[in-house]
Amino acid sequence: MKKILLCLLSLHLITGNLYARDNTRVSAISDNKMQWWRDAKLGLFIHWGPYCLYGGVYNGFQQRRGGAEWIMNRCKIPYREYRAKASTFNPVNFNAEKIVCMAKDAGMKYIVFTTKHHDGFAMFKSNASRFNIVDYTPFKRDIVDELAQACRKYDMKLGLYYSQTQDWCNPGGLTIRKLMKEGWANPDSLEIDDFTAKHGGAWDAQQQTRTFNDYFYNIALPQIKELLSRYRDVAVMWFDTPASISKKQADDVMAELSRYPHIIINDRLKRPDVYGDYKTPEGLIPKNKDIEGVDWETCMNIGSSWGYKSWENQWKSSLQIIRNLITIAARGGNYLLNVGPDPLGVIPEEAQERLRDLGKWMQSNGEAIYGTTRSQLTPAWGECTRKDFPKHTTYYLCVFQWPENGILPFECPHKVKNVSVLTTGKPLKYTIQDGQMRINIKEITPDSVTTVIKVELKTKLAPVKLSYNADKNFKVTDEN
Ligand code: FHN
Repeated sequence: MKKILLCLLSLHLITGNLYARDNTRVSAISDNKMQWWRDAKLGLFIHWGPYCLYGGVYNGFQQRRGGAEWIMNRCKIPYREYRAKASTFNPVNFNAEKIVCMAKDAGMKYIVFTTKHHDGFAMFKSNASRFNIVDYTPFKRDIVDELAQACRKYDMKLGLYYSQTQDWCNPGGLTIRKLMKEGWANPDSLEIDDFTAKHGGAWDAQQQTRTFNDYFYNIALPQIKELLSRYRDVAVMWFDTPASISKKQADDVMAELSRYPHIIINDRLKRPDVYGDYKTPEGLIPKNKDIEGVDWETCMNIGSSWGYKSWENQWKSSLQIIRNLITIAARGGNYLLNVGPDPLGVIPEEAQERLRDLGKWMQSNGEAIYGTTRSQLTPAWGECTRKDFPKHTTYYLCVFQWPENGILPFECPHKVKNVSVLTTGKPLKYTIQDGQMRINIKEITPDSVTTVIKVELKTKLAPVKLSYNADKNFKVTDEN
């Protein structure tokens, strides 16, 4: 009896937490559940579904606006046509272990996978909708299950993305109309535009044969329950486009989640009522002043689209990706870097190459990233992360711009124990006067990506306080 009461009390504390955050507290419970995530710093986002079969091309026209995962909406592909295409999805080269190992080698500590994106196709066996990889395609394998198993095997945390409101192929789901004037291949564009304007964004009458409430209680909530109960060890639930969901519907999801108090959720289930555990700036690195004291994660494409785009030509450089990660860590955030596997289930070679470069740098410099906190310092020559050890604090100076005179200035009003190059341990000479350090790096050959100088202090600094700023939200690009 005592056990049950304790259990109920902790559930109450946890669910209470998620709803009733104030500006000052991050409770011990929340700290506990967030710790692995805060330390992780780097994760792999995977956008994958039958939209990859189009690769951003419809009837010979390149989809020139929006992510390739939006092709059904942007090109107003009819309901039956899209479903017929999805029924041919057969990614025979998909290998969950290979993908998990690729992420691990890149230095990533968690994966967030699109179990169902806005097109409504479930990448797992679902009893709520036949429109899923097992029941609807010749492939018949449960991709979420295979990923979950591989994550368990290789000690990778698994996060599940689920589009709870938008759903274009399960009738009643939200259909947010998006236009694409550039090279739109659909000859009936004017007629369809007229239809969408009158039908709440839907472009096919089939999408409106049920109400949103029907969709929510017959598809979304049951599928969320399936995901939570079936795949064990789910570490993160990543919701998206919070528009339209009612308070009652969100409450029902939260009630379900309260059975899994260790699960971290993002801030996109329902705004403004459900704050979630962390903020989600998209495709951008926020300024220090915008993320003071909060947990946050930047999700960003490795190219220009979340879903696979066969004609991708805007790959970010490895240098850019690594420096993004450093900048994000220096400001206290996580980096969720996105890739989009192709129709056969393979991550494009260009993306793989960048993941390898990232892994190589992390292999020798990861100490400056994992387990660090925001430094609240903004040096002119680069970025600085900070780590608190039991008895002292260390700063990691990540030098983007090598000083021409070989002297690195660093404002440091603390007593210093040691200064060295992170990768080699080579000690460096320095002077310190009136809180201004001058580190001599003349003899160092700079790393082609970023050299890290480790400054160990004699003492431990006061911890950086995290509060919860419920008012601060970052725009969800496709919310409206
Ligand atoms: O519409 C989606 C988009 O396709 C992608 O999934 C991103 C990832 O953050 N979320 C939405 C846009 O904010």
